[in-house]
Amino acid sequence: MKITGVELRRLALPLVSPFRTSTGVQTRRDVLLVRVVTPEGEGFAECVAMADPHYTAEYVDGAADVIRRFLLPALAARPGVDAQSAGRAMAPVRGHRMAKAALETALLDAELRAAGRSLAAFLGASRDRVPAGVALGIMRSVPELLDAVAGHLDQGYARVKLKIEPGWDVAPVRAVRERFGDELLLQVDANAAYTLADAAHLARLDDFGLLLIEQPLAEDDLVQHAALARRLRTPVCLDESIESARHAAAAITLGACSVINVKPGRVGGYLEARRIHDLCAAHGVAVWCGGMLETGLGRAGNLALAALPGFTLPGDLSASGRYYATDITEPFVLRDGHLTVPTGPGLGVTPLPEVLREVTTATEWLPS
Ligand code: OSB
Ligand code: MG
Repeated sequence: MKITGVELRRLALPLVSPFRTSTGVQTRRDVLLVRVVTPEGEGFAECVAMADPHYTAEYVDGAADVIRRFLLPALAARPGVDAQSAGRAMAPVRGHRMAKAALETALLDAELRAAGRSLAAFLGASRDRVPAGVALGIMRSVPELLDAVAGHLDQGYARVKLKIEPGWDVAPVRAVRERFGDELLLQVDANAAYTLADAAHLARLDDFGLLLIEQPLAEDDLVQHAALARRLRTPVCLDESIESARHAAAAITLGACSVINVKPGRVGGYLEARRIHDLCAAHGVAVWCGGMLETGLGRAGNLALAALPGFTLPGDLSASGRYYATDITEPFVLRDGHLTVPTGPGLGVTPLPEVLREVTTATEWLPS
């Protein structure tokens, strides 16, 4: 597929409520939207990099820069490059997986749209809907958190994830468990806020029947995660540590986790995400689909991935309204606690031009 050029568009989308994690607070999403133009048609994708390099090293200005200066030129140098070969073409550039994922996904969207095939069918999805989960940020008080949990359970969410950090862990988890009972599917995410010296403290969470504890330690602490996993009954799940199928294989071999949060953006795209799914399925390691406060565009792709048979735990896949008053696509809504997997060609959704116009802060055309 020949690439005519790529449009980079920056969007500013206010979040409906501030989202606080151990790494900082988000009040709006600074989205990098990628549109690949080919003679056969166009494809879209959203880059999941955040505005600041606090969750991982990547950040949105850096992603735009590496696409502009290195990744698009690498693709343009390969006539006939397609989504399948894009990863290899971009491999000389180290890291920058979120930027690579955006380009690969936009190419994949263009190809699948031209072929009239959905991403879900291409990936091998086995379901037409997936249960919705919600990730709730660190709040000012436990009563405020309990209200937020109650509100989301009323809407039908099947699973709740609480962000934790030192000083906001055992007490909020206990309060949620006591108020909503043992049946609630509950898990926590520390975004690397602890060290192995906190093992005894984290073991206090074992009393609350959590599905998992996500990324308790630093992203490069695989060996320490393995040591921690031996000291906890709560299953350890990795997010930030897993940037590729190779990382997943290493983590499984070391016993650093028994669950993996798969985020297509973090691992370089849907093709690598599916490899991690296949690897984990072969090793009996559960996977679920994480989120990065995506717009409807990224959400559509994540729903396709989450419909694969190995995604046995509910993901961080929420309705559009949990994030944005106005999404850039037709909004995703909860039906009976589930989100419907798109069936249209490619990602199955496209940005709405009127909304895009309103939220766009900059546009740049890169001829290839
Ligand atoms: O650690 O999983 C995370 C959002 C942004 C960056 C990192 C994370 C998250 C979330 C929210 O937990 C998931 C979502 O609802 O999109
Ligand atoms: Mg996480």
